[in-house]
Amino acid sequence: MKQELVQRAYDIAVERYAAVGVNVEAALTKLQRVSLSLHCWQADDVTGFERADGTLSGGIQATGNYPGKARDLQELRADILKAKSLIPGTHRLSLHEIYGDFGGEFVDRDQVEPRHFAGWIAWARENGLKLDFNSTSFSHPKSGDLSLANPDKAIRDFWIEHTKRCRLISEEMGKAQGDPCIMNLWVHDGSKDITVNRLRYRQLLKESLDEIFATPYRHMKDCIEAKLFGIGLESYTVGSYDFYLGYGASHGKIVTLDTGHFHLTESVADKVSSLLLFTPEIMLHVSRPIRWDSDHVTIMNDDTLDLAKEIIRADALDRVHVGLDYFDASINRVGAYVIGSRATQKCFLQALLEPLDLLREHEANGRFFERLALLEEAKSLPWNAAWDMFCARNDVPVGEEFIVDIQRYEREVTSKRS
Ligand code: RNT
Ligand code: ZN
Repeated sequence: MKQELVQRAYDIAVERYAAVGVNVEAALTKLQRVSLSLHCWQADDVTGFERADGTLSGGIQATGNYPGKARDLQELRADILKAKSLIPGTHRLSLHEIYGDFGGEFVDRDQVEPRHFAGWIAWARENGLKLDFNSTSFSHPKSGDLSLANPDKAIRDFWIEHTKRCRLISEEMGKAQGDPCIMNLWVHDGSKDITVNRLRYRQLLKESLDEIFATPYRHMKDCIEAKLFGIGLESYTVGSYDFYLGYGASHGKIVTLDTGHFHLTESVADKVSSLLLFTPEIMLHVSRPIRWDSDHVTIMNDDTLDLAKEIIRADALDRVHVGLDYFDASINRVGAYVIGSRATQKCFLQALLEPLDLLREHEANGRFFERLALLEEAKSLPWNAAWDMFCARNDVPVGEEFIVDIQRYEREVTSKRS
């Protein structure tokens, strides 16, 4: 895109926004500080490097068989760097335990150590990325239907040990990067059919968490992710939202809001202002559920816009970590990263450009027609000119121009993978 065209549109947008009391430059400065935590698992359909024949279990599923998925650590890193080069701003990378650098050896989950991530830490530093982390309870012979909530003490202890080790790894990552590593804990524990001992498993999960969190750390932060149901685990989820909200509020832990983990008509955006009052921070897994927790590529839809707006309206950017979580195996996977990341950023930009002062004034004065009218008009203010400028300033393709970059990468790299 011609820089001159971007500039002209931007200048007009700045003037237009000034008329409703919005400073576009200030919005772009804030957007620059919104770091997304890119989920490493979009590149290979949540396979990881633990086993050659890794199949996905634990109530989640990546559908599609688009060619060219990353087959090893090198390919995964290359794909992530490619995606990163097309996303404006400075971002983070979220690793799952099964993406360790195991050097061809089998390292069981209760044996994993910080050294298995030393290579990642060095690579992340070289590439200006900070790391976040996730323990991995799924895709393992001991996963079953119950991990941290398993009545069998031996299995429970195995997963407790795993999760403790993951916290230590996170601590090392945080220390090395001089910025806290955010560690997400999600376990799939649940049941396909009617469960008559719901309290018992929740009690066990609570006890396991208490044991896991017993060691305090300074360079990592814990998040606990709730869910509505998993595939094959439809009737009961031990780690429901009520469970983790209660745990998070009473233990000062961050609750992860995955936008695919609620009833489809439930507003995730509306949870922000309540969570902020009772838990230290918020972790997001921005996704797109279609009929169920389908983990479709995030797009700029009302759900994501509402979520971003609630965060900005609560002036909570500093207390919210924006992670992505989707895995679509049916389209170009690198392209999927770029679409979802840019869509999330576009939502935050629109949120930052809301004429909030004026809207709040209308609201305070009971002028509800004026509030609604301005909200409607704000939807078509020229935010896209600010977005184009943001991309240009960050040296990434403007608008649809990134499509050819993805096509070229596919031609030259991913299509050659068998
Ligand atoms: C599953 C959760 C969880 C996973 C990742 C791979 O429903 O959303 O966050 O998607 O850990
Ligand atoms: Zn998630």
